[in-house]
Amino acid sequence: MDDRWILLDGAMGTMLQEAGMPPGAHPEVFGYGHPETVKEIHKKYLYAGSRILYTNTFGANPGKLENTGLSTETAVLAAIEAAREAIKEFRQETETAESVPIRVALDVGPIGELLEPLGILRFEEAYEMYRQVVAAGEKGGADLIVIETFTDLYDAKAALLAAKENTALPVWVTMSYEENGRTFTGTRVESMALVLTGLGADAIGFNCSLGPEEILPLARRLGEWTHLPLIIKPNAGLPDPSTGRYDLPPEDFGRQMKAFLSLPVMALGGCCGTNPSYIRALGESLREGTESGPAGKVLSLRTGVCSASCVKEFGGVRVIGERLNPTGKKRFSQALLEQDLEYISRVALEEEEAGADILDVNVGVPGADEVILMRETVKALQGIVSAPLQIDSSNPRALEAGLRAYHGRAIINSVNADGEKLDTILPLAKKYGAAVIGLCMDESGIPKTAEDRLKKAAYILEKALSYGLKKEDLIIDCLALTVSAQQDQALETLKAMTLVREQLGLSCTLGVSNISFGLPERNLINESFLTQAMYCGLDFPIINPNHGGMMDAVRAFRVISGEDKDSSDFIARYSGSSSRPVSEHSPAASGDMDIETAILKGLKEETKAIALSLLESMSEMDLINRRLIPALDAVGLQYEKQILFLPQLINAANAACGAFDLIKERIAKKGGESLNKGSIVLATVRGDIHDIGKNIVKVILENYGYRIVDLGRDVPAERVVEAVTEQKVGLVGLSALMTTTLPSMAETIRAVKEAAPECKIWVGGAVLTKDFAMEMGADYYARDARASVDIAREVLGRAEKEMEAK
Ligand code: THG
Repeated sequence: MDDRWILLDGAMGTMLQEAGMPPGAHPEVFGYGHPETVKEIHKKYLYAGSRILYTNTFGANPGKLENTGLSTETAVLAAIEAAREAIKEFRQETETAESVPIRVALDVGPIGELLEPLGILRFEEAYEMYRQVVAAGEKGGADLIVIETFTDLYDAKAALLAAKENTALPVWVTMSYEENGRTFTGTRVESMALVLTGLGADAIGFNCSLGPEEILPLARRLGEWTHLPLIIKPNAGLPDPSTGRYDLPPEDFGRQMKAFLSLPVMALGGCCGTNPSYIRALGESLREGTESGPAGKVLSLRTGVCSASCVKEFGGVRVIGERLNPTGKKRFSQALLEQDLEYISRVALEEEEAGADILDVNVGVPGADEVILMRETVKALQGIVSAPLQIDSSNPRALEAGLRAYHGRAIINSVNADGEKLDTILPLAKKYGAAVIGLCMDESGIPKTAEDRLKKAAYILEKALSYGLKKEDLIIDCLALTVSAQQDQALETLKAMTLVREQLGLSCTLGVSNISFGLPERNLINESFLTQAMYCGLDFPIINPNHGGMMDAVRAFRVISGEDKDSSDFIARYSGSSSRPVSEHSPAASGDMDIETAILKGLKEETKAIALSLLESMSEMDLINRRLIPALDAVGLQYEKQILFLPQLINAANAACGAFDLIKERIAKKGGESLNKGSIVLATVRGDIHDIGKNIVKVILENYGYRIVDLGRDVPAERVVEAVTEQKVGLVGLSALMTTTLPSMAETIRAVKEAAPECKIWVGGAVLTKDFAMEMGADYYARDARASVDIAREVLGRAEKEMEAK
């Protein structure tokens, strides 16, 4: 065995089915009852060359085992035992020495429910479930933990933190991507790299969803953003559109996998559609490939901060918006005290639109609980803006609350050179993988000279490195003082920055507007100081991006410094404008926002308020048909074009929901007809407990005005028939995630068609294709939640037209 890579195993679920597991059974429950079967499958993979076995615990968590009578710990312990037994027998049968390492990896899959704000599961609830899984895994003697098949970065963060905080085992994390290079919640590869690396994963990579060829470009990108070794466990190609089966033959799988050897891969195996013959072919192919040369070396890593969907790479000028801060702002303080998160979100949106790359978030007001406010504000903001956040507080508990609630990689603002502060804040930065701003001052104040400030920066750097942070993770603030009070200090600050950059090689930030307190025409001073500071090496100006001239100065500087290649951003923004664009306005005066924009941005209260004023001049039905539905359609279109992703789609639907609720109330008061455009039955078919897709469809359809009869998950055919006939429903949507539950979907279709031939049925779910849907007898196939709206329109459209006529 080559020691550059380790051979993993292949699929477990399909092997269990072949060994007699009935469709719809929980693999963990079945495995618990048939430990011999699980052991034999493990042995087949060992004989095929696997040297790490993934335990049969993918769904062994309190969420998925609910109502099965099997506890998480019992399932986990039994599954580890089956893998251990397999290894023992394999060693005996093949006389493989103990010195040849064969390891057991605790397989941790997602709970299968969406976390807030997409769903209702809270982060700490998810964390607690994962904690039970990993604690059982360590107790059972697993050698490592593999968190796999995650599509939501925040969910992966919950599992990874649970593993890191409660066990001493190495932790690998692999996520599942779609062909567009995003997960289904929109997580970018770069965000995945930054966040998981920062949180201390030992290896990261991809599994499931795609074949080796489709994963290769994603793995290349991942390798540019992490120093961690990569794990690659693809499916046997993409599913055949007509059968839904994976059909890349073992030899082709092995051949395609060879390409990964040019990357720093550590472990390779297979996921859906692969069996021991794939793993054997993979091992043979990799051994040939390894002889052809060593892995390519990554020269310099890229880094930056990110939200799940947006990455701001370091290098060049990155503007930090300062406006989420109650200092000197009555309205903002009031919003914080009232937890008016929508006002705060609007300020954030304005900053982002004005060009801020990163948003500083400071929620410290007297009379409010800063810890809770920070958590809630961070949660709310990341549903609305995509710019990465900077968590700003002097309270370490508030900092931690913000870092924990954040899906992305943040900056901490800030820590000074006081030893005790450094010992509190730097470990937080390390644990959560955040970058951190270090202030060139300590408990005795701000040093007067540039040289003394450099010393403070050097001390912070030394401490940061001792805590395992990297140089790139530290940003130094040489502190801008007020020039009208201490005139000699402005140049001292600039000089200190030059020294920090040249002698320590660190990047710098400054709260630029401090400079101009007490002077008239502050903008003139601010703009000029900003330009000079950027020339001295200011990478992260903290400014008000909505103030005239500040962003202009940044954009001009980016041209002169060469960052704005071929001046293309500058030209795109300013060509044809005879004067500078006006970007200054207060969010209080946002009455000029139209309802389409409010929905697009996911602003629920705003949408409601605008709806209310529109209803003064138009009827309820006109508002729905002329404004709300077209607005949702526009969002849906952007989703289809992959301009927007799932979180924004759901946010928009929820914002529109605010207006729908209002309209329903008004119509009810007038004693008019209900708004119902028709009823639709939704169900995840029997044997399938994956209802995320169905729940998303529900949210979207409800917001288009349909009444949804949600039968839940694991629904028997008879229940669907009952609902359709009793409530005289004309349209049914069925979902299934797993190939194993497709027979149950086909059965449900047959039963409904028999009982109610006129009822139309559409189906959706990850393993389905249009051809396959038609073959099963469905009337329609919905590629995604958005497509189900078109189907509802077509089928129930007549009812809608009648409504309009009234
Ligand atoms: N360094 C670091 N962080 C910082 C600062 C710094 N954070 C806070 C501050 N300085 C930068 N942020 C702000 C936030 C608000 C205001 C100024 C700087 C502010 N200014 C006007 C006032 O004082 O009245 C109001 C301006 C307005 O409405 O535009 O409120 O130096 N690391």
